[in-house]
Amino acid sequence: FVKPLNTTELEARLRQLLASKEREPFKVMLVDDDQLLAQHYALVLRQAGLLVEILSEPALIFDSLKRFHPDVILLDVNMPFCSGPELAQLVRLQQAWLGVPIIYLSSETDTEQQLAALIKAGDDFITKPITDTALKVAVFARAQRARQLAEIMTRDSLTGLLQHAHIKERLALEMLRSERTGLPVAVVMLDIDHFKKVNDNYGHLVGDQVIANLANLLKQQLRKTDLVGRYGGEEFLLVLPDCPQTRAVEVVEQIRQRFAALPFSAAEQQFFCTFSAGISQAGCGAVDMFIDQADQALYQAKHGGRNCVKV
Ligand code: GH3
Ligand code: MG
Ligand code: MG
Ligand code: MG
Repeated sequence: FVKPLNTTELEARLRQLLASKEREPFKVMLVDDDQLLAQHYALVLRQAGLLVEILSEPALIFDSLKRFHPDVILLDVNMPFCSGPELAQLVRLQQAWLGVPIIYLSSETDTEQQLAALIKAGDDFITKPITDTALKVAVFARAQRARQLAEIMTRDSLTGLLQHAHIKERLALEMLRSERTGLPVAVVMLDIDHFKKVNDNYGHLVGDQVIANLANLLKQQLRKTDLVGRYGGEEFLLVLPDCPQTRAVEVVEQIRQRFAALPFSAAEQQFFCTFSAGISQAGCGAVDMFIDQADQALYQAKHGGRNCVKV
């Protein structure tokens, strides 16, 4: 049984939720040909701590999506040149924007018209006029769910680490940041040694456990700002911001020793695993170039006898 909140309590709770300092503020794209109304809704949402971009020219929606990355789109239905549902359909054609919730915000009260809009594309229909509280609740609920889903979609299910494409994307972002700050970024490619033998000797499930254990060790031993991705099966890509190569070697070397000392057991046998790692320092250039350099260093580590770290 949940105790109902009165409007004042609800507003206070919402203010807390919306202005949370633990995450980036939610971003809302407002598409409406009625500038005055759009300005009003934007004001309400901005006062609650959200970032709002008003789009009065539907043709610019894709430029705006790419630049602004909204968590929610609030879309008018009746606009000259292009209706809201038509625009929503166009947005949904692109995989990149499939997860962004689209809420129609319209004075259309005819249920059949509303359903016609929803069946084309879009997730919800809100009729104007709407109270400030209702607007904030609708946006918050959708934005939060969308963020949670987006976060899950970037993660590998066995390890909870960033998936291949996402760790590469984050590396590209860290390289841009490093260009601005001048702080070095280290790139580490790490691969479990003779992993085929683990699978052959103890089975795939035990192999999975080894991968999951190494993932946990990496998460534990690295900084909060470091990024860890599962690059492939038993291959990991680490991105260490603000970390010179020499420091990266020390950090990875310490993790190497801990992993090598970690006992695993299967079929009443105890066994140990090791990994090899290659490290490069990211600079000006393409992401793939620095991943490739780390990969070449990893190749040297494998040929240098495995269970070691090379630059
Ligand atoms: P090396 O020291 O040269 O890296 O030897 P290796 O045996 O680790 O080399 P290789 O990369 O050829 O083999 C990796 C094996 O990892 C092959 C594949 O069956 C296994 N593998 C890949 N992904 C998974 C996974 O998710 N779970 C399990 N259990 N095994 C996996
Ligand atoms: Mg309109
Ligand atoms: Mg491999
Ligand atoms: Mg391997």
